[in-house]
Amino acid sequence: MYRPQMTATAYVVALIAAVAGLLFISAPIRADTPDRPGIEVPATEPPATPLVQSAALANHVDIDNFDFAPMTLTVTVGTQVTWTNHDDIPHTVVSADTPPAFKSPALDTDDSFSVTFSKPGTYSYFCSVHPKMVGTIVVKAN
Ligand SMILES: [Cu+2]
Repeated sequence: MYRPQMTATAYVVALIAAVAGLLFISAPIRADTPDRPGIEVPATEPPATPLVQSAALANHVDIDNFDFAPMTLTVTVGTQVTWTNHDDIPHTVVSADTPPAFKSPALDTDDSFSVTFSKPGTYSYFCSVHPKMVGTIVVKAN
């Protein structure tokens, strides 16, 4: 007889915990946009959401319009970096080291290539089809 009641209570507790968790998660975002009476926020100030996006894409390089973006990406040791080709023509991702530390096949549109960097260092790379396309991965120790 008590079982359904306990289940309902547990449900309510879980619901409260979930709401509290949501409030906790959203708190830092609200902290970024406080009410500041008398202070005009410039229209160019970036909204809070790109902070989340850049964190999620911190291990990603977009190949777009014959450029690697970002051109220099800094990551920590053990990070897997993924390149994705958004152009309509093939590109490659080839380490400038001798011998190459990594070398992708030709990446067609929307193809991806990933490398996990296990040692600190500065890794220059280029597109072997268009050698003027260059980029750098900086790998920092943890
Ligand atoms: Cu290319």
